Amino acid sequence: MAARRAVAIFLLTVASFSSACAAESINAGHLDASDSLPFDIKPLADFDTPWALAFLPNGSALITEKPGHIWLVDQQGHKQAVSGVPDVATGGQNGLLDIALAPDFKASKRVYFSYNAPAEGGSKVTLMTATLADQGESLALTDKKVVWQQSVAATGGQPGGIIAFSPDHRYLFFTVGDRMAPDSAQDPEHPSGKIFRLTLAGETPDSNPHAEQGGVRAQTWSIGHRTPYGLAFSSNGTLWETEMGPMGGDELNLIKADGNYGWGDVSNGDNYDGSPIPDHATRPDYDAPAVYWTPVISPGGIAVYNGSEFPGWKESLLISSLSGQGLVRVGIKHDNRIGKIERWNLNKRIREVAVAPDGSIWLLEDANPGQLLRLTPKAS
Ligand SMILES: [Ca+2]
Repeated sequence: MAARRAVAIFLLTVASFSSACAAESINAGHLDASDSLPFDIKPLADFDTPWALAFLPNGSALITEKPGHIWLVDQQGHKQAVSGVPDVATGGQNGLLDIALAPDFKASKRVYFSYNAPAEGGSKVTLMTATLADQGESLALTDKKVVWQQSVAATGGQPGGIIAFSPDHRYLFFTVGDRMAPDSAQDPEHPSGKIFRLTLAGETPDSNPHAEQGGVRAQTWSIGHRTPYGLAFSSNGTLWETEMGPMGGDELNLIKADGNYGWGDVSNGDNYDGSPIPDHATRPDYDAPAVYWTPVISPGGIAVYNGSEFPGWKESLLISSLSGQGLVRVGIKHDNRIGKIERWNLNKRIREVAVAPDGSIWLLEDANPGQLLRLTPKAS
């Protein structure tokens, strides 16, 4: 018995030692941005404050503009308007947000998109699905259905609104920011500062961590999020998320079921008025970021690279950077440990990054006009 207990204690020690190692966050904020770019950049088209991009199987892309427009753009940059976008509450960070194809898009022609819906008392972050109907001369969103909506309106920005489908195509994950109310992120009843896990129809899966509790708790996958603007699955099924910190403390998080990522109790940044916020290290019960950035880069979207054009970047996380004005690559090792981190200066606020079916990388600039850029390996 004594021997068995000793083994058990040894295993516990090993387990806690490895989790302590895993919790050690890397600060990439002091990494210099390089002006030496490994890619050529071709501007394809201009948009009004473009926000998100989703590729169709044929290599054309749907692009949202924050003021409430959707366009289809082809590889040559030709644009076609998509009608039927619902009324959007715009202002500050709020507006028309993310867009994604349904996993069965080829058959169903369904798309998902998110936006701030006008509501008494502000706006509600809303996830909608619709059919992308080709009406000959024009494209339209038809048969629209609300999949999820905040049950309370808020006036604040920081909406989040990012959509990701599980690799088995059975679930959708949807981020909602704290709407600039930090306490909401730790309130399990409040529909802000969370990542939700739903069926593709918006129902609560029985396998959610608190499915039996009903309401917001049942829909919740993880809590304690501030400004979650990036969400993507690696091909091994790992879910990665980026969020902006306050003054310092931007985060790349590995998202686990029932995780608590600490906002608004802890952050590796401080408040904008300079008053301190306790660091992640003060609360080991919360899930610390894998990587953080102090000073900040303002991460936008994440794309997992598995294209053919940049063969050295397999499984890398590409992260767009707004205040950092460029693109970040975070190498991921097979055991999800962080590998090489690189950062390139593009002198533009980059909102979105996506990988095209041909392996090129497409970026959206956060500006009006904001450019759509296509990146291919630098011609030698
Ligand atoms: Ca955090």
